[in-house]
Amino acid sequence: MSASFSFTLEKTDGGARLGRITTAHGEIQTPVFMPVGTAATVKGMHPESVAATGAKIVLGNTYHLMLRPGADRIERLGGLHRFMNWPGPILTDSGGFQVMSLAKLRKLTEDGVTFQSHIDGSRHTLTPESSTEIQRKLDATITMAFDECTPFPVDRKGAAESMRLSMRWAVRSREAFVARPGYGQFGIVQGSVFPDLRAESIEALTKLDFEGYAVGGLAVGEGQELMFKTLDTTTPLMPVHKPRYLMGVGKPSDIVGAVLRGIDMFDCVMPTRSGRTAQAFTRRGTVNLRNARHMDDPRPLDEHCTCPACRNYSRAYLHHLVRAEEMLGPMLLTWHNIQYYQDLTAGLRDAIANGTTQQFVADFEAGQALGDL
Ligand code: PRF
Ligand code: ZN
Repeated sequence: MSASFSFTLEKTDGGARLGRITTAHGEIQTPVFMPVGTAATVKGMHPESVAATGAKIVLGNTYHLMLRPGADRIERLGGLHRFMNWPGPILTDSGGFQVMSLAKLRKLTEDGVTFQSHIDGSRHTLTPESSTEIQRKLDATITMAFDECTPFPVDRKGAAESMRLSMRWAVRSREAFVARPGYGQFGIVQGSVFPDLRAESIEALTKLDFEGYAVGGLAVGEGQELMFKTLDTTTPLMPVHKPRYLMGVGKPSDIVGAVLRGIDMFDCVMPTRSGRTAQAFTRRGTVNLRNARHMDDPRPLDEHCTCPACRNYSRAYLHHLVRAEEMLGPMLLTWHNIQYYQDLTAGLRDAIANGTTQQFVADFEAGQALGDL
């Protein structure tokens, strides 16, 4: 019998929260960063390596997996955990956000969204019911409600209409969700940058008693200042004893700032995507390994990092791999970036536990400001 899905708030330090999520596939300490495994793989990394960085949960995408290889096939093959050899928790996004950013000829109605695949042009529909059913077939530990990510900028009226559609979809998503021990479903707060719309959205969602709540519709071009300002008026209204997930965020400084504002969970393609374009995150800001200044540099990428790229290789070698377009280059840099994000969130957890969050943030900012030397 798997344990039931639960969230324990263990400690707070100012607005920052230390927590633990218990699931059918294992425990997750929060704040947590979830590497993105869109197509049933964290691009360029073995699952064993992802786990070696300290990552406990990865993200998968309904949109990509329904198109290729198909949800029924993954179900027949024993679910996404077995298919991708990731026995730990998996959160799947519900698909609407990816349809709007990737698919062709999209049509949004009250029922859902119809679209053409970006892979072969085939026609598909996603609704709250079908998205929830697909996520069940994938065997997602955490299922996301089907929503519309309101584009930015948007006027009040447009934001209200979009948010209310997402709230009607949240009701249908909740009704379609098949509860199982150790599995959960998260609702997604929308309302763009309007505090009263965010409040209305939280009120609608909390009535449905989800196992967790995400903040959607941010990191869509509004900028860090307005994102933080929106969080300042949003997280205080969210349930205290449920996990809070800021979707698609972000840069290291976004994560630190959002943790200070009471967010527990994050996902972003930044560490994996940047790794593939030779950009590395370090304690002294970002470093581009393609730059000629690394050509003769025998030092590690980040002397404080324990990943293989930093333990076993020089900047000169990483630069060489990038210039020669060798696949080990993106692989090592992806590993490093995932390690950096895991170390950042582990550092935040330790700081919250010790009541030293302010000092941690000051040190983080000083390191980033110093720049790569
Ligand atoms: N909704 C969903 N997925 C998302 C978002 C959203 O608003 C965002 C916004 N940053 C990223 N991913 N379902
Ligand atoms: Zn490293």
